Amino acid sequence: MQSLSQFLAAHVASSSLQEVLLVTTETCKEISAALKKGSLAGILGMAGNENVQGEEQKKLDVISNNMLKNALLACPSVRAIASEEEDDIVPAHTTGEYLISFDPLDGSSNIDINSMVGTIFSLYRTTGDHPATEVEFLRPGKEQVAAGYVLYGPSTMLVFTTGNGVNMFTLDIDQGEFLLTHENVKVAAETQEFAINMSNQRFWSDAMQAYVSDLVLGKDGPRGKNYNMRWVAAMVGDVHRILCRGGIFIYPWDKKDPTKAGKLRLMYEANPMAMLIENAGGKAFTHTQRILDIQPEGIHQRVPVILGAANEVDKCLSY
Ligand code: FBP
Ligand code: AFP
Repeated sequence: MQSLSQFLAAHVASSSLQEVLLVTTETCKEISAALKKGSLAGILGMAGNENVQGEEQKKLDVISNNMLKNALLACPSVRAIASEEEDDIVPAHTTGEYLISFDPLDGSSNIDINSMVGTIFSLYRTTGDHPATEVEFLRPGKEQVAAGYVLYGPSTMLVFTTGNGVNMFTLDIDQGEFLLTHENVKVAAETQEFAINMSNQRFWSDAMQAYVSDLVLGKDGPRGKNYNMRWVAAMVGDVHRILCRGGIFIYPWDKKDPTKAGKLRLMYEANPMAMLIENAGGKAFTHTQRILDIQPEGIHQRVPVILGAANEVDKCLSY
């Protein structure tokens, strides 16, 4: 099986991009090792801080963030980083070619129950020779040059795209290497599986309520087929399931939120997952537009997300 470094040497022309991807994924191996120790390492539970979005940070959120931050700031190809756990962007090297945004540990409510979590990353190329500013990060997702995640589940998997299909690698813990295990994965256009947090149903738009009600009606309703539901409480787990066996994932805006943006972050969650899903033949939209076309207004901006099986996303949008 091809190792990640062999794959990158064969498929990624830029040695700087190879370097950033290798530094990111090497650090994810260390995060994976820390997660495997769990309670034994004394790193579970709360850190006692809040991030910029007012969410309480777990110790592992902070530890993973610091690991990625330190490794990426030391990497000469990195111009600057933006993290879900940092208030502002952090400049690295004025000649670095890449801007990287990341969610160091997505699904952190799953940490204490020993369930799936992941690291999500998104890369943009930059030019010139100057310190990075936040404005440089505010580019539509269609300009990403690479995006992916590392899923910490029963096995640790790396899934990424450089705009030419989606490939999956599994961490061989004996060799300490990511090995290519799933090539050019595709999301089927049709599905009978959906993922949405149903406890928010009463807060959704009338259209979203009507769409999900019709899914739940199954064969007895207008869709004429039965649907199953899954919810991992970590977008990285839900998207991984969709890449492996299809489905639609929705985190819509709801009436609790006056900005009508929903919960998910554009730069750390929606954009990288949209690039992966589109590269696997699926679709990724808010209720009004393609996610990858959104012009970001801030690095911590939130957006509604509807992604996965192309025909099911179209159907949802038709409501
Ligand atoms: P499998 O081992 O066949 O996947 O079944 C698991 C299970 O029996 C329970 O562990 C779980 O609670 C339930 O199925 C989930 O079923 P559903 O498909 O209705 O969500
Ligand atoms: P955390 O990393 O703060 O746990 O958030 C994860 C997440 O943003 C996303 O990965 C999940 O899909 C979503 O939250 C789950 O949210 P619910 O609390 O609505 O289940």
